[in-house]
Amino acid sequence: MAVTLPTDVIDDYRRDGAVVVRGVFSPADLAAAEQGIEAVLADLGPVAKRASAAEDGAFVEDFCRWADVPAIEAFARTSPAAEVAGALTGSSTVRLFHDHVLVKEAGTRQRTPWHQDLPYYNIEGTQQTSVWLPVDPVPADASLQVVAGSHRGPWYLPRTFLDGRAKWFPEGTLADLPDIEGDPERFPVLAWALDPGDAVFFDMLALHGAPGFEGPGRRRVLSLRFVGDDVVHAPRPWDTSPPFPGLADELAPGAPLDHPLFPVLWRAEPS
Ligand SMILES: O=C(O)CCC(=O)C(=O)O
Repeated sequence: MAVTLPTDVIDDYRRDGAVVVRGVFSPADLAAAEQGIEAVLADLGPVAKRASAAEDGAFVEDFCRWADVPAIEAFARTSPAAEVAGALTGSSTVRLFHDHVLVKEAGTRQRTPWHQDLPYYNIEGTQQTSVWLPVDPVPADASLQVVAGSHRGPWYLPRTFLDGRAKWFPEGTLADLPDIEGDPERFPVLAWALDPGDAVFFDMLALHGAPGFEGPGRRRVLSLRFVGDDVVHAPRPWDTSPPFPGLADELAPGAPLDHPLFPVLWRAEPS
């Protein structure tokens, strides 16, 4: 597998912190992603959650299932996603940090609130990225939204999606989110219509969210989170989302993520 990304895709990613990548995933990659999503939905794991109020449709999320859902592991290991992550981040090694399934059924009014992923995590570093790969067509007005340039920071306070609680960094220790929709010049929002096979790659510090999903059909997404050379362990005194129980006893603060939980998916060819 060797993917050559046009240089403007890499330049756009580095400038904006997000980019759409079209035409690199095969029907077999998509079939593995879809099979993985359906296996997860049929048997939700211990940290799965319903991220919408009952009256607002169904937004279901699950995390960290690759080790028990073979189709997710197959997608992670055999699709070009990790190689694309290496090209975008300039990392010589790409590890899987975790998988994340995000499904909105038709009629889901619940918006995914604006947030950054990195403040929920137990890692720090810039050579990281996530792929957001829908296996259903998603129109632009229901697609992932990313604030261009927000990957340069600052970090904003992570809150629970449904009731806005500060469960991670304590209240007041990070800035609260700005009014993104209220200042479109300062916070330009990117969003793309996606067909199956298209994917958005976005930096874990990029501010992002997503509208509800009216339908027709479903909005089933497999997302993989990738970490590269400069990413290190940053254990927190709270349960991160997702949690990695016991990891703090095995990996020192500041250590690279060299651990079986985070398998190497791709390495650059020696030059
Ligand atoms: O799929 C969504 O609704 C939002 C995606 C998201 O927040 C994420 O992938 O981190």
